[in-house]
Amino acid sequence: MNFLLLLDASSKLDPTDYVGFTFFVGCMAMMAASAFFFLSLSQFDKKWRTSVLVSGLITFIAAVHYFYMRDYWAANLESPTFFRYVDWVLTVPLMCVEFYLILKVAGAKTSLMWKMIGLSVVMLVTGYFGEAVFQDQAALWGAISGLAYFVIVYEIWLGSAKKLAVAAGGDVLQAHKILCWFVLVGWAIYPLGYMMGTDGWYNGIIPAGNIDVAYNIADAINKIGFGLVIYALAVKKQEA
Ligand SMILES: *C/C=C(C)/C=C/C=C(C)/C=C/C1=C(C)CCCC1(C)C
Repeated sequence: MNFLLLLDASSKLDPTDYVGFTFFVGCMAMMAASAFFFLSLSQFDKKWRTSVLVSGLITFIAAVHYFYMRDYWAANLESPTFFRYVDWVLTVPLMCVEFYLILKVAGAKTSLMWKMIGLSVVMLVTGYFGEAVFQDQAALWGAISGLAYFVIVYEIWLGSAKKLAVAAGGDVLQAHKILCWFVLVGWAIYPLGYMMGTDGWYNGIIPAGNIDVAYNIADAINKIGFGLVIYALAVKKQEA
């Protein structure tokens, strides 16, 4: 069966291929979310339009990558690790920009944005090293990546981003809190998927599993959910 799929590299999905199915659903979900965010733009004034636009860009960039990743999976039955990380390295920094945009009302500076972007890039590049370049040292690179992830979590839950959110108060504080939970719980699915799909000391604790299924589910939750929180905040502010 795999051999046939290899011969026919025209991105045919086997109906029993559940991993491929999650790539397929991912495409649709990201596309639908992008249409939703983009088509809603005209209802917002300038101040909130940028935030919703960025939500749409995040899901749109993901939609394009999911098209590639779905085809790559169907043709090779292999993880599209490279496309995966290109997607993340574009979309995760945009999520950091979202934090900055909503906290601007409380005087957030671009230095906060660049700090978060820098941390997210370190998290992703070291993760890529562990997953694709230095696979023998996946645990080590994963730990370095996890450290950067931890600093991001600290920054938004307890650091200067948290202080700005408290200063902003009201709807912004509430939205910030929900986004914090996304980063703490939703983003934690990624290191779990990484441990399911790479070799390391954790193999005895974390069951082996398909890394792409974990990543695809996490992407849908985090990219679309995160965008909807921003959208809901913009709607509330617009009405006020
Ligand atoms: C839309 C894509 C998102 C929100 C991707 C987030 C990715 C992560 C939070 C990845 C984190 C990782 C670790 C914390 C350690 C192991 C390596 C990674 C890159 C999977």
